[in-house]
Amino acid sequence: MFGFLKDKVKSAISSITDRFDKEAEIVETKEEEKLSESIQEEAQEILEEKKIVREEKKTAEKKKEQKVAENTPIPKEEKKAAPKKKDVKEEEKKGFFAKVSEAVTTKKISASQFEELFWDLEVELLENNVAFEVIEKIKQDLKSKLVDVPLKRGEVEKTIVDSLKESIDEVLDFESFDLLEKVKKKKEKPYVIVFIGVNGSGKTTTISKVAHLLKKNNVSSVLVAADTFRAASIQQLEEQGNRVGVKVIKHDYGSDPAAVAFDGAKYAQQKGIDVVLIDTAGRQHSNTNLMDEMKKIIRVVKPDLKIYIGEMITGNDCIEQIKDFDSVVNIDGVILSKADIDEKGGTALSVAYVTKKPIYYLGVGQSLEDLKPFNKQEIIKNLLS
Ligand SMILES: Nc1nc2c(ncn2[C@@H]2O[C@H](COP(=O)(O)OP(=O)(O)OP(=O)(O)O)[C@@H](O)[C@H]2O)c(=O)[nH]1
Ligand SMILES: [Mg+2]
Repeated sequence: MFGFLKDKVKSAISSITDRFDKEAEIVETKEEEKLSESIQEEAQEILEEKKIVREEKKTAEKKKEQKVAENTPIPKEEKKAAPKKKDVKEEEKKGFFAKVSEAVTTKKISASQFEELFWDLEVELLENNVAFEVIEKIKQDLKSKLVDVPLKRGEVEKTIVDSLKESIDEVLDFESFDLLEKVKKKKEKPYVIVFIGVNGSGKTTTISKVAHLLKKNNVSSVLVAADTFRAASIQQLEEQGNRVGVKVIKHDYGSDPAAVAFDGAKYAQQKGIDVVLIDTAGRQHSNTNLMDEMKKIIRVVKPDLKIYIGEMITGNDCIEQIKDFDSVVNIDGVILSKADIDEKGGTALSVAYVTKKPIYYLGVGQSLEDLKPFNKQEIIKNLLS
């Protein structure tokens, strides 16, 4: 996961850095102009101090001559005073030269140069399922930090990486999700979750992972076979139920999914079961009958959470599907499945930014343990370390 995007981003960053070094305009002239005033001031100060020292020296020598003439010993303090002044001037000289060398190595690029430099990164991001909107944000953020900003040698790469980190942090701007906390908070049992998505996206598998997570944390659950449509769907859910060790509520194939969902919720209420996990049939947004059926399930059970299960590998299609489903049933959040087989990784950024829906978990395999909480900092580290 993210391996591909990470490598591509890395090589794009170093290519931008190299080109910046080669193509950026050296801005020493401007810096020098700025410096010249301070140079003049410093020079003036040095001259004045030199004058004072010279005068002090003269007075000291005069005194010395007088004292020699009078045959009196020279006081020690006067001898020490001169080297001290010299030290101060040495330091000032050093500061003065450091400023000049800084000006020589500072470079900057123009907006049109930036467009050219960003091109490589733009293509890599696009090819790795990062949506146009996200790329535009990354681009504008980076532009404000690079264009017409004089940067020292060695500062460019860090500036790019820091800017990307900041952009991704803002792209994934949603609160982290704690399912156990949400279940605990609800006073009246059960807490009801409906899993929604297109065909084969991983709904049934994800339900078994969630049931396993709850069980591990001593939270009871029941699975509901509200996919009465696809052949062998009920049997598949029963297998998952056995795997986890939780009960499955089912009706016959072809029966009303809303009715079985209602029964599942009622059963949990009567038995004091904490959570109801409702499996639904895969459907396309364009299928009005199946979307009406979904609306009915939701009206009947009034779920606490409607989770969209999207395949990470589908990229921009996933975003369109979430938007479509959201317009009909108002999705609360997303679980992205099959992250383990997605080499690109950009879908996570795109989904979060374009749909503004929180990503709760990533599905990272087919076993019960393969459900990872979505951790923003980990993603940023994975992408940009
Ligand atoms: N590698 C991998 N495979 C997964 C993951 N989640 C689900 N799958 C596989 O994807 C396939 C479809 O998963 P299901 O859980 O049946 O998907 P579904 O959405 O319930 O499918 P329908 O009910 O037909 O709409 C199965 O072979 C799963 O084992 C995942 O996170 N990683
Ligand atoms: Mg299924």
